[in-house]
Amino acid sequence: MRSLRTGLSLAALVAAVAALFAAPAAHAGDTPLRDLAAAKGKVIGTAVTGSKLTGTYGDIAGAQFNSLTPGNAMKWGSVEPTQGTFNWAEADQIVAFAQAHNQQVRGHTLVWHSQNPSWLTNGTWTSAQLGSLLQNHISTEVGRYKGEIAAWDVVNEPFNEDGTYRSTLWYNGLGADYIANALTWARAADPDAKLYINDYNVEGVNAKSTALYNLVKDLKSRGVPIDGVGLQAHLVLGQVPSTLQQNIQRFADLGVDVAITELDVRMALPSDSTKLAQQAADYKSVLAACVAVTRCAGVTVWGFTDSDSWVPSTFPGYGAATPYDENYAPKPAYYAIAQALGGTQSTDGCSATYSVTSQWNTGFTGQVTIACSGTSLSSWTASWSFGAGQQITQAWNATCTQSGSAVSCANASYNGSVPSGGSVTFGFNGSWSGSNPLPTVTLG
Ligand code: 9MR
Repeated sequence: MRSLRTGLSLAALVAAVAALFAAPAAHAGDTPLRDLAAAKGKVIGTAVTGSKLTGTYGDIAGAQFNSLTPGNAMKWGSVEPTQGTFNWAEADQIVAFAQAHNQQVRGHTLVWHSQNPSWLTNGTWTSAQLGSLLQNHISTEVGRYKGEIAAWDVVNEPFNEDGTYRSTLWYNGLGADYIANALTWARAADPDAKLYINDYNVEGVNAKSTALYNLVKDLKSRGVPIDGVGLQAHLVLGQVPSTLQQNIQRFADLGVDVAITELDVRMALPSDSTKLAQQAADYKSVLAACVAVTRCAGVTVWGFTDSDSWVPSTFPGYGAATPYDENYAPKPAYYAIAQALGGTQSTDGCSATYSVTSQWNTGFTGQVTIACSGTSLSSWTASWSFGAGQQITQAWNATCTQSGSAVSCANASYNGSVPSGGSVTFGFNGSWSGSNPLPTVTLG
């Protein structure tokens, strides 16, 4: 017993030292997103690729998120490439990783028009055959992971933009009730998994989300098992729908959960500090909308690093859509997520430099430059104490308040974000008499 305990503490020490060197320096001092989310009763998830779950990618996926969604591994084309021949390797691996890291798994996805095996899409099936193929698929896959999946995206992308049903293998072969049947079969295979319908461009109130709303309402009135709706949220920089929270709330009011299931915010490349700041604001408003509605279960990002994102290959010239860059450095969006989840950011790695740029008989102009290296800020406050009765009379590029000798300056709406390797400057005029010593600025 004694030697076991010694062995364990040594192992823990070795692990801690290893983690110290392995963890990206940029968020050494920050509370992991998963702890912030858990404190708010929310899920913060990421889509993952199984083969990448080692090294830094695995460290971040395990440390920062409390939910994983296989990006591709559970799709029909992945799990049954040849009829009757199954390949569960990557899906199993992701589930095992999640269990080892005390994470939920979001199953994605059972019924979709895309990424189906060619034997299925090229086959000729009667409606009855198609129905039993689908029922079998759902029973087999959901049954395999029974008790291990928190939520299933049972049906993916059933609607057109105008709110009519998308013409797919399923709709054309089985009619609209393929949705109700799929949900019913999934419930039978795992009564404990939350069952979702998931779609894109349904984040705001619009024709498509209203069709989804009406479908959910109808399913509920018919007693069909439906627990939630997934709003994918593949967004474009600066275009978070203004009705996002209202839309989440209207689904919640129907009696279903809501999850943001595939969040990313793409921008025209190359990225720059202005775009990254806008992206941080976009991430923050999506997270804030979910935090504001009790029945919003949480937010999953569709890949946490720009090195593992679907965007560049699908939208040439666009990218940088995730919260970490290709080298696993957290971007302003990362800190924005943390802040929306109630975290306070670490200012380690950022400095504030105060200088007097001009001075005359009773007045002076001062400026403060905030610069970050290896870390970034999504908002800031610079504060100091004037030692000789100086008084701020006017400030720009920040909102400054002074009470006695204590000065506190908060970022303007447009310069809260300070990326790693970047800086922002604000200025002010003040009065002085006698002497005008330089104060020490504290960053918060
Ligand atoms: O991230 C997935 C990417 O690797 C695949 O090539 C792509 C194929 O359509 O699917 C991506 O994931 C999609 C998800 O399953 C459903 N919503 C849209 C996602 C982005 O295309």
